[in-house]
Amino acid sequence: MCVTCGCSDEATPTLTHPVTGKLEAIASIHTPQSHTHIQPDGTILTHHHSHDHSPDHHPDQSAVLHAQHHGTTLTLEQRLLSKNDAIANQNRGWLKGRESVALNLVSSPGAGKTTLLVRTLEDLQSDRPMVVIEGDQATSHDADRIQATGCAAIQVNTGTGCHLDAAMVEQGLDMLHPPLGSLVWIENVGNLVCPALFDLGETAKVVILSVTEGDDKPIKYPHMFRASQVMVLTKIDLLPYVAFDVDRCLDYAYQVNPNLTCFQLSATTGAGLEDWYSWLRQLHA
Ligand SMILES: Nc1nc2c(ncn2[C@@H]2O[C@H](COP(=O)(O)OP(=O)(O)OP(=O)(O)O)[C@@H](O)[C@H]2O)c(=O)[nH]1
Ligand SMILES: [Zn+2]
Ligand SMILES: [Zn+2]
Ligand SMILES: [Zn+2]
Repeated sequence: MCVTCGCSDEATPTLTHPVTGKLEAIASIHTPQSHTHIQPDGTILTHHHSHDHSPDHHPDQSAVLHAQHHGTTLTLEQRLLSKNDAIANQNRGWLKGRESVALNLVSSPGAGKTTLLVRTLEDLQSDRPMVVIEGDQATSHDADRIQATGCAAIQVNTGTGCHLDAAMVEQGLDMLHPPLGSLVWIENVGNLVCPALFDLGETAKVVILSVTEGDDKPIKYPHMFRASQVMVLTKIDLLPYVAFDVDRCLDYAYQVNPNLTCFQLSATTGAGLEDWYSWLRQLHA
């Protein structure tokens, strides 16, 4: 499976416990159904996985894309994605039962996901319960930044993997136990390609694009902008210093996805945050 990006069985994703800081090996959809891990402290952990679903006879477009992107076979990708979708649907039901919503933040590395999240948590945490699942290949830097706001967060490290999957989020939710009526934030691994294909059970994908990346990104990476319900154009405080045409960027974005809801803001200066906050406040399960 995902041989090119390394999302293979050897990727061994881990999860850092929010309170103890202890590292735990976790399952991903890439892991076989019943699987044994040896933890850093020598403990042997065997966990179950939900049953596999056989692939459709008609390959869905995301399986084709994922296989093309990674140069892998379609059958494997179909099986992988249908297994992911089944767990994602479980997550969605689980969240609904808890009257909670989840947002999946996606972007290229360094676009400003964590900065916007920290600022949003500081300003809105008193409105409703919020928890965060942080995804990065390595380090718990981002979860540390989130926890500094007083918000509960867990860090998933995907190792060589380039995206979160639904099984990782399932375990993150299990560990965080978000209270009734929560807003669950999922910060995906910085990558404008593969996270587009993986449903995590979120209410919406929010793609963050910063003005330092170029105004043509929506048509260069159309799958991500098509898979998202919301686009946040961030770092607008830097517009005077870069060649970035906001109108052209929005044109491209609407070409790819006419239904996108777009915000323009700076997490640093706070410009434009009120519209973003209004949208967040009306989000309900
Ligand atoms: N000027 C400016 N800088 C920003 C803004 N938002 C984020 N940054 C800077 O952009 C850099 C990357 O920000 P992060 O929030 O770590 O980006 P990220 O998307 O979480 O990065 P990864 O998790 O590594 O993908 C940092 O140096 C931030 O200070 C903004 O609105 N304006
Ligand atoms: Zn990949
Ligand atoms: Zn993968
Ligand atoms: Zn981050």
